[in-house]
Amino acid sequence: MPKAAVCRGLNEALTIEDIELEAPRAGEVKVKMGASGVCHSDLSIQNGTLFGSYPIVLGHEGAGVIEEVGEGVDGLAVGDHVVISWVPQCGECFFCQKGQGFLCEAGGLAMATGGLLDGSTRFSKDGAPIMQMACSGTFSDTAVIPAIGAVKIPDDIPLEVAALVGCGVLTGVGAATNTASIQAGDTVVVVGCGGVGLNVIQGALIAGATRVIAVDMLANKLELAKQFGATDIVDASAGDPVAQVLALTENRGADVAFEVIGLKQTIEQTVNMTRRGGEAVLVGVPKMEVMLELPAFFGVVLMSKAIKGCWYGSSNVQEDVPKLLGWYREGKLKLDELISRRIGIDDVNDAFRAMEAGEVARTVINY
Ligand code: PAD
Ligand code: ZN
Repeated sequence: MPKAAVCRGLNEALTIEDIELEAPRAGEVKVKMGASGVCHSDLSIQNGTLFGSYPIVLGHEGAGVIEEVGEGVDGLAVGDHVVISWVPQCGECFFCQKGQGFLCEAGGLAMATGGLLDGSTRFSKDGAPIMQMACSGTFSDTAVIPAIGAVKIPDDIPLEVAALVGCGVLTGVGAATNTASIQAGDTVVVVGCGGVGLNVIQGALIAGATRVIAVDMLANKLELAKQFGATDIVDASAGDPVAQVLALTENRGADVAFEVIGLKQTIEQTVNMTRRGGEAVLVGVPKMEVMLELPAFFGVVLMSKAIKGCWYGSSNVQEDVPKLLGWYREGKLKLDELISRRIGIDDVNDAFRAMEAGEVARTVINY
């Protein structure tokens, strides 16, 4: 019987419960979770920024070991170590065929229902279904997920590091290396230096940026940003961050600017920090009702700016997970350093509090 953190309603604290888990159906696998990161998107389902069907097992940044394999699953076996992809990628739909697995139709549909690919969930309690966030539910010590949402990894990669790859690293590094078109020598701005933003910084350096300006409101986050390679820092609490970035860039703005928070104000600031002919990449997830206000002519058309959304770091997980782990082994990507705190599942509510207070890059739940 799995032990899981369940969100039973909007703005309700997660409850730690023993729940039931059905065996994997055809095309599914059961994963004994090794670790799960706590991402801002988990909190966003609890507080209604993102749509959620309650009750739900949150958690979408996980890695573990396959314990059982359903019928018709190829290429995965009991004992395999896997990273969980919160966008299962079928490889066959219109988007997967175009090399845009992060937009997979099967994965997208499942996300909207809060269930697995057929819309139903394998978690329940006393006969009542409990949904699973983004085909995952990594705040449970065991989960059944679609086999196409499991990416096999080498056994010697620590599972807590692999877990972080499943969301924050794929998203952040991918935003810089896949979504954006950073050129060697570029100046990049990263607005928001949390678990995802720190990975954008790392990705921007790998993509060839020579100057990375980190923007945050908290001194500890700006310090972390430096440790992850930022060359300049801007304290947004100390005055208009747009003016500060312009002052650092001969009044031009950055070649590429990333927003990694999800607020109307910071999204607009990020576009205004982008130079003429540059690119603004929006990663942070805003509340669904947020509308942007930008000067359409002077701010976008005349400035020839590109504004690009970024979902899951534009990742094709079967290719990108091994690539990122390779960079980790080569020492090009810092992953251990992302972990600020290690906790058991019982302390997950405190991990949400610590994230909101800006105390951590990432908290990792170890099972
Ligand atoms: P986090 O809470 O760890 O980091 C957010 C950071 O923003 C913190 O360091 C804050 O101090 C900083 N911040 C907050 N307000 C301001 C402000 N006004 N000015 C400057 N800095 C500020 O979150 P995270 O890194 O886990 O996630 C960041 C966002 O990315 C969040 O919206 C999450 O839902 C989203 C996300 N998007 C995807 C995707 O596919 N697009 C994937 C994963 C996460
Ligand atoms: Zn996430």
